[in-house]
Amino acid sequence: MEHPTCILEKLKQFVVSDAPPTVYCIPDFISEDEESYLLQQVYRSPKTKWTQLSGRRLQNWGGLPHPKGMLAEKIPDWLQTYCEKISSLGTFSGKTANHVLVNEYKQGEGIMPHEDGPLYHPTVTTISLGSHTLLDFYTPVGSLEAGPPQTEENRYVFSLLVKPRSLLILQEEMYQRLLHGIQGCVQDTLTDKVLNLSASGAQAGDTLTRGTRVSLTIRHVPKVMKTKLILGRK
Ligand SMILES: O=C(O)CCC(=O)C(=O)O
Repeated sequence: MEHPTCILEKLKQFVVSDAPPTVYCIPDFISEDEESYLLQQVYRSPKTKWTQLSGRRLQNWGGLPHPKGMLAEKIPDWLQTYCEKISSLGTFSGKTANHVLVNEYKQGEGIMPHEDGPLYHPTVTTISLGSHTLLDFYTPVGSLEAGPPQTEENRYVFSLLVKPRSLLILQEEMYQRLLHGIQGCVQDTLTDKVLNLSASGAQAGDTLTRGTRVSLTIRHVPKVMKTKLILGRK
């Protein structure tokens, strides 16, 4: 399926203009019915599909990205629909997303600051289900001039309020340079370090209680092996 090679003009209204290039926060990308359906599908998946990590559990769909190429696996229809819908916005330079990570964060859980790295096309798109979260951004270690010690606190730059049913798209500097992570906490008190406050209908000082959040991280892995090499015995 052909897709536009750059992000559609109509999405420009969702750029968070105070953030480095480029982040799009698109509210209500899916309906409440779609959210319930997707959650149902996530929790209907076989138990063996879950990998428990410290602070979250995840499902991997599409194959395991690898420097030598991902051995592609069919993505189920309930996720493929969204891979195509998001790709049709021009998010992956004309390619179709072929990898989905489903993360589940219970109240108080999070993910350490990290970068998504070179195995993916440099765009990450995320649909959020069930709860809001705050996604925090950090400068990489070694990027600051001489100064205070490079603790996580000192490298923190800003946050985005990520609402349920929204689509978040990170590209360019937001993908390539900054690290992102989620603090494991139960409540978020919003500050003016949350750059998309007004577009989210929120105010500094608001306190939001987290619930269980499921995120669908939808990406394109350019390097793929189509078939498994079967080395039989002679
Ligand atoms: O849950 C999220 O929104 C972030 C997930 C993430 O950063 C990742 O899976 O690498």
